Amino acid sequence: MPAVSLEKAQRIMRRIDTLAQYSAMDGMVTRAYLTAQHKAAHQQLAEWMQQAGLQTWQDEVGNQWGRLVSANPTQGTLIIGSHSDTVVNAGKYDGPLGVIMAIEALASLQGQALPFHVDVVAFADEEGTRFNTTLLGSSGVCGCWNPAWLDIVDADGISIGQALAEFGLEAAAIGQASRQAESLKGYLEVHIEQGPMLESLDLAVGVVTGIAGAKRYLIDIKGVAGHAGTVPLALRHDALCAAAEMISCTESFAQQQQIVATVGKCQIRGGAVNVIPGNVQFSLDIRSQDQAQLELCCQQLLEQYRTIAAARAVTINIENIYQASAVPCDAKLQAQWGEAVAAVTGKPAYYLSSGAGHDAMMMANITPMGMLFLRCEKGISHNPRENVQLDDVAVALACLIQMLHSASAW
Ligand code: HGY
Ligand code: MN
Ligand code: MN
Repeated sequence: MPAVSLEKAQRIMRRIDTLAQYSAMDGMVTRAYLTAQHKAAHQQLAEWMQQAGLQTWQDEVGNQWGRLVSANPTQGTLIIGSHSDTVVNAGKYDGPLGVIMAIEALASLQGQALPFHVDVVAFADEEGTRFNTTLLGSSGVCGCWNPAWLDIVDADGISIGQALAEFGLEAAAIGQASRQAESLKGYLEVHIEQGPMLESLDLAVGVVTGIAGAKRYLIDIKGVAGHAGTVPLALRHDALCAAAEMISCTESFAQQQQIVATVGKCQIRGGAVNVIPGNVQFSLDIRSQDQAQLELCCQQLLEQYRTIAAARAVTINIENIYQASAVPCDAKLQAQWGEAVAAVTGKPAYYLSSGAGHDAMMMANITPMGMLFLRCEKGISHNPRENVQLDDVAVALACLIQMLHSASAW
């Protein structure tokens, strides 16, 4: 039975607390792509990687890497890790747990002769917090970077191209970040479940079967701004009331279709207390485990939006800003994770799907990927109340180390 080490788990928890301090806002965890906090956090991760005896480097899109070098690599490189960026006012485990646990696992392997390099990666942008489009770090690694992204601007009008230059990176060199599929053995990611299943079953860990597909849109509604005191209701083209009708039909549509759809951002452009809203922009995030259902639901829901806009004589502009197809986890890696979980816990592994997106869905483009979920308290995530148990961290670490020990036989 692989050893479960509380001492190593404690070091992981201490380091997660340390990393959480690299934040753009006092009193909360907010760390976005190509910011001073990104740079400082990656310097700290590089230090821990070096302490673990790893060779370290930053790639051309700003991801931080550490390599456990094999003296005689006869197999492809195994990549393990997760993302280091966060949402606004985030929990401190979503992403960093997987990165810091990977560093700890490689520190435990020091001196072991493996027939392959193991690379740990901290992906610099999984959430899309600053530029609204996500998986930028892993897209660069998979050769999926879209040059058009360089023109995407943040809330301050700074483009990704400008931000890369200010960070000290060359947009023209981004292609060099991509890894060749034939040189890789696989990708493993440990992540908090961000849902309630494992806690409801009193399980520390679970093996991920697949990741939901997701699409994100920016909806821009233009009505007619007017005087709040003089324009009768029947003559209004109120952009906010149109948006409100669309947002409420989003909830009822998702319930009927048994999918998830979320309006996370909504803004009245140039709003004032005594002005009928003339322009409103809101975001739509819509997901399903079934790709065909996701495509159909997007069509149907957006058609409902257009019908509402026509009825209210407002104009609607729909911009698709992100999409990632539903991805199954590699069957062999699922089975390997299952064996590791059974060896560590003495119980058969539980298998579950992921409603949240992960870098693993991007990595699946170039190499087999497998994920392990760790129980998180009340399933809370994207929230400072996100929390995990020390014992569960120890169990997950033992499973990851078990995977690394068994990997040469995959
Ligand atoms: O949105 C997601 O699913 C992930 O947390 N980025
Ligand atoms: Mn995450
Ligand atoms: Mn997240």
